[in-house]
Amino acid sequence: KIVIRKQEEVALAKQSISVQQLEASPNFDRTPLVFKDFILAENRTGIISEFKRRSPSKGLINGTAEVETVTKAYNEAGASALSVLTDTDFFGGKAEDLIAARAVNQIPILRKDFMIDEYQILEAKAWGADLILLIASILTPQQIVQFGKFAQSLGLSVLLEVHDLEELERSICPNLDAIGVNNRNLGNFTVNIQTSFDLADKIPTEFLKISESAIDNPEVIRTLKKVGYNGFLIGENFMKTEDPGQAIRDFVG
Ligand code: IGP
Repeated sequence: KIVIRKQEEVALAKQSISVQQLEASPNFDRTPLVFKDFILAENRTGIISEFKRRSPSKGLINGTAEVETVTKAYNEAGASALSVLTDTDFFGGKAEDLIAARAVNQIPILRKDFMIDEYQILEAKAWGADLILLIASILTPQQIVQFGKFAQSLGLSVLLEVHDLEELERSICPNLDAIGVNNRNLGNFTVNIQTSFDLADKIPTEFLKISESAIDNPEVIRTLKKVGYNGFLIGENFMKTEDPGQAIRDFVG
């Protein structure tokens, strides 16, 4: 269902903005920041902090937060990277959110969306993203290789999202920078941090290890670090508060 909606969306986008126009966007020629360098930086927290207004599982999370204010606060609190939802239908995000976050931050930004077409990777570059997400459960292994190569040829880093061993084993390929284990099952929205612990030693050492979703306390991060995780994708826990910037400062301590 998601894939069909996205295919329709991409078809419309292609009609209104050509590849040539995307390539002429002011951000298209900037050199992307290297995700790995920021995730591993000693003076950063490993947190990839997400700007998310609403979600299919939680409904409205925050209807008033402003993207510049929140992402700057995340950055100043020591986030290694930002994640900005650009999907409108399910998450209430938009391209302008990423462009606005880009204008005021010098740390890597993940375009958080359902990527099903190379055109969306060009959009990500044009909007100023440094990193894209490929979700194993909606892509074939061939698509993952193709999109991974294409993104890396543009200088973008690639985060592959898996939520079980079968997805990991069928999807792993050299054209990836990081493997994200999603603790939320996108099929039924159940969350279980144990997923990250179960897959920790199944991820080949050449990739960064990222744990995604349902992280709600600093102690979980300490235990995830012990089993090898380098990065931690956190959205709702910060966004559900009145002041997401204060929430990450309190979390980081
Ligand atoms: C953040 P949480 O539980 O901290 O808000 O989760 C992030 O992991 C989640 O938004 C996410 C997501 C996705 C959203 C993970 N993978 C794929 C959309 C599409």
